Amino acid sequence: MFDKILIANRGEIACRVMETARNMGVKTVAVYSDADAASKHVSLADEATHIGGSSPADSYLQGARIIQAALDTGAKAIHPGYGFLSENPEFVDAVVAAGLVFIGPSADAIRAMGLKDAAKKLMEKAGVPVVPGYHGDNQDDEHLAGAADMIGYPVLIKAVAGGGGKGMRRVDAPAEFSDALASARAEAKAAFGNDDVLIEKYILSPRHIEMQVFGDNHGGAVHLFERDCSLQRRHQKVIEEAPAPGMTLEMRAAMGAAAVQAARAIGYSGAGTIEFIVDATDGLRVDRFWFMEMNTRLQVEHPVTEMVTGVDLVAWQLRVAAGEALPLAQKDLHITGHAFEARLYAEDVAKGFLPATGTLTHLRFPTGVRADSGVRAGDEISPYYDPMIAKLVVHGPTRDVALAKLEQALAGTEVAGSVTNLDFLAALTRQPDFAAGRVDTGLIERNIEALVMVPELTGGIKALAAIAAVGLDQARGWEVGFTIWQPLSQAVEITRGGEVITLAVTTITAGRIEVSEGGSVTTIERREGDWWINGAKSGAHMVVNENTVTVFAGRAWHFNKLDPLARDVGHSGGGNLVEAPMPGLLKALFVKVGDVVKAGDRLAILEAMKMEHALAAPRDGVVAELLASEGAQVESGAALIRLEEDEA
Ligand code: MV4
Repeated sequence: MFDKILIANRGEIACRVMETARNMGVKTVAVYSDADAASKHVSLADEATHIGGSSPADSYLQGARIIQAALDTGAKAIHPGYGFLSENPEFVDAVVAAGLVFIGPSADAIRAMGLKDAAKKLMEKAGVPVVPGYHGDNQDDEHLAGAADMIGYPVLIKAVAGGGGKGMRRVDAPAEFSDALASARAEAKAAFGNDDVLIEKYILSPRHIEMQVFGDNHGGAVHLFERDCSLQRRHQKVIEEAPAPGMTLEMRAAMGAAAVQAARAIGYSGAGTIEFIVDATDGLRVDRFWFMEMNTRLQVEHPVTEMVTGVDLVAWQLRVAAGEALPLAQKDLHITGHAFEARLYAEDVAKGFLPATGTLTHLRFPTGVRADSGVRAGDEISPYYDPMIAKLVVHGPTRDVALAKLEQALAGTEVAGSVTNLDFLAALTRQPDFAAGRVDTGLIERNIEALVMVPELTGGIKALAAIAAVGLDQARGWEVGFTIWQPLSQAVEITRGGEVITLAVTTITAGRIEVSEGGSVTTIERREGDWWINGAKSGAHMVVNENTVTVFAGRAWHFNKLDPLARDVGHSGGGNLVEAPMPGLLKALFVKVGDVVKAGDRLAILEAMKMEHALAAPRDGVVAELLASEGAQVESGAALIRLEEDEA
């Protein structure tokens, strides 16, 4: 075994590899970019080498620097993780040329699977089923149109160099073929510098079922069963599971045999995945699965396989790379129970799943879940890398039990400091088709409206947020029963999505507070560490961080505090003008031309530095002009609102 390895990656996968290496007595070297200097993967490693700037092109894609770091630190092998250089054959060649071991397949094996048409030809020759279609060299438009006619519509045009759905076009009728071909070619050319395509029979509502394979350097090859990755959104996997719902022993045997044949055909060594597309319109049938592509790396979703097989796939990678034979034979591999993985992302579901950034002021995972994460509370989700926060992995004796555990794991996961897709994931676990195991790649898109629906904000949640915003959640009097010295009633302003919520918080007795908004009153009580809302125990709790309040109550409700001091910032405009005190987003404008305002009235909200600032009227007056509109990005000092000249 190696005494020291370098991990050419970051985030959760770097941490995952280091954990196993440590268990095996193997020392680890981290590499890191500027942005990652204080990251979890650096702190977990025995040694760490800085390799460049924050952008991946300046660091994690700098093969020569990474190899030099391995040589300098005396690491004997390089684990590439996934992404970055993991499937780059030139990098593998350079690693080997430097006298180091690449923990993964040979450069030739990666090359053999790099182009779709060549891979399909190779697989066809090896007896692996491939989707009916044309993957030949003749790229004439007419010839391809003829091939499409032979295959029968609908067909799918795919870029041979493609991935992630790029350069892919579904064509339903011959009349649409030539336009679709032109646009697929243009997209492929731009994305991959290669505009060759292949034509396939289009499989309606397919399932994505992949087989985990493993090879060694002694001719050994096994599969570790399947994962179902059909739950995707725009080619991003969302929840994966093993085994696949509805899988039969016969189908598994056929897919497993095909996967092992595929691995053997290229002399595969290490962890790999054979992706199959499955037509499950009439259930899983042995003549309805086809090779799509091979991923020549460890995959993000490998934990579900680990959970059902009990195999540490990273340990196998290290052992195989060190020259050992596969630790187990096919007959010794078995599936126990069922596992799910949900990918927790910092992303704004309401804004079309826009990646989010921010400092994770609070991060907590419940017990009973394996949370593979590359971040800790206090760490930042930066714009440079994938915004994944964690992979939540659960295992249970049956699919139903595992799904219930996943739902609980999601409900118990707490993140503050960034919006996340937690509620979306939780909605998925309750989606009837998914819950019943009726999965296909179109499930999410078909149900997207219901899955992203946000339940209505209740008075109870707002009341808890208000209490936390003024620090009453921390008052010791709740616990010990003496009267808290607070003003009898205080006004609290919090905001949510740019909307201001004004509440009055009134301390009635120790342990009892009334919060009113308009005419409606919510009674909040503190009993033995629990928050009771209008006489009902809520299970909620709150996390406050400088400007934000998060109420966790089955789901996370995020609020911003309206900083009362920020009322002053609008005063700087020298009489007539209300100016932006800092660059930011003009989130809300509360006045229109002609409105009469009093000094201190809130006129607008500026969102800047992750905080909402109220801009107040500098004096009594009348609004003469709005100089910026809601939603505008404004510069520091920009005039936003002009008041009419003072009469006096
Ligand atoms: C297909 C297909 C239907 N028919 N091929 C999408 C990504 C690329 N790797 C292959 N993909 C597909 N290929 C044929 N002949 C439908 C998809 C597809 C898909 C496949 C797996 C998982 C999710 C998907 C979502 C949309 C389309």
